[in-house]
Amino acid sequence: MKFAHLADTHLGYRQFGLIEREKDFYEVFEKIIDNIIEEKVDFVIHSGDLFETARPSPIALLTFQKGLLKLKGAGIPMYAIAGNHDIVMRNDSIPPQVIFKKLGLKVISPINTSYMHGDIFIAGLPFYPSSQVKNLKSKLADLSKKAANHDKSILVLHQGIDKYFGPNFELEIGDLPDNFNYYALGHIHNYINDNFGKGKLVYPGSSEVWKTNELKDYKENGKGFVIVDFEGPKPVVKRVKVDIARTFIERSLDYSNLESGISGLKETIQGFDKKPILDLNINNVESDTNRVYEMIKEELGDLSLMIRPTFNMAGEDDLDVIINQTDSLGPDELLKEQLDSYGEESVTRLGLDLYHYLSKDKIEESEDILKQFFDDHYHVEIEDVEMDIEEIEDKSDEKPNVQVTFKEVLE
Ligand SMILES: [Mn+2]
Repeated sequence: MKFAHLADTHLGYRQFGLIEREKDFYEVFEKIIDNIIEEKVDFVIHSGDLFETARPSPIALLTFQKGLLKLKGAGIPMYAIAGNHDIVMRNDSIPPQVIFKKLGLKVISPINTSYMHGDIFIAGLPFYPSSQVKNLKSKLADLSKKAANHDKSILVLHQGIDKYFGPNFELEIGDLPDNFNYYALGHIHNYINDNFGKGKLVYPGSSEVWKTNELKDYKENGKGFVIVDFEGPKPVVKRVKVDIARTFIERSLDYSNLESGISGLKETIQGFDKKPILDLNINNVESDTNRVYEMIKEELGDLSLMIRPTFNMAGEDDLDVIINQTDSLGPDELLKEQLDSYGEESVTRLGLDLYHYLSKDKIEESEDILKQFFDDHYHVEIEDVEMDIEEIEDKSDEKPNVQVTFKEVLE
């Protein structure tokens, strides 16, 4: 028994606003599907962020449909959860994955948290934002109990875990139940393969370079997916690299011999069948950045899809710049620092979630998150209040002055 595990394909993403980059993401997805079929796996797991948004374009939907039908033709079913990109955080909404249920996609959701594939128990949950992590943990405990009845189990999640992720994680590594054999994770775009619980924990990473800060990992681990051999109790993981659609070139050029630098680069990219993306650092620039930019554009513009130049002016101390960059905090960290002063983790989580959703104009989802928060922390169970009254009445002959006390925020 073996399966393929992939995640974060972000179909529909148009990087730098370029239609070519959107097509690149589709092309890589198609290659991955072909590779999976060649590997003759028994099933596929997709750990979320299948699509870039919760309302994908028809092209994005059709690209996935084509892949799904190809797999179906080869007799390979797919299990999928929704990630933070393709989920709608509203109670009455459904992720786009649901459209494909009739075509055989096995959607793992809060209503339908598990499947059996032969003797393998496959359980999971969609993405939960930080403010709802209490709910997530209690659902994980339920799944862990169910997994205890099976020799082979897989947990599918789309979350950031502190051990592998920056400050915006939702789960700490200790929050994961430890009795699964394979942890099929998504969300982190770099490749991670670790030992955990009774077996393996894997983030296959994104299938294309979604952000340029993924280039370092791409050089080391490539992009792609994993094949997991699940014959024995401990799964064996094999990385399958799939080349991204075009090359990103990072190059430093010096102002003093700019012309030879540019012509060298021109020679390099001349033979590329797909125009690369150029990240250029031009060092020791005098005041004429416009002229330098025009020159670069003139020579390399037709041969590249996009040029992203950074001008470092002459006399700037490189070391100072680097130190400043590591010292400075991003908006997330600054907001977190401020929120932490309330001394209440749930408030910090709520604030960060609201910041993320509101900065993407997700007004209705923000309202839902707030409502959920107030339900969790201030909701009064009528039965509880009545019981309290009875208890008080038992203890006292006088008519008590009952004051309804809401559940404290600080639980
Ligand atoms: Mn993602």
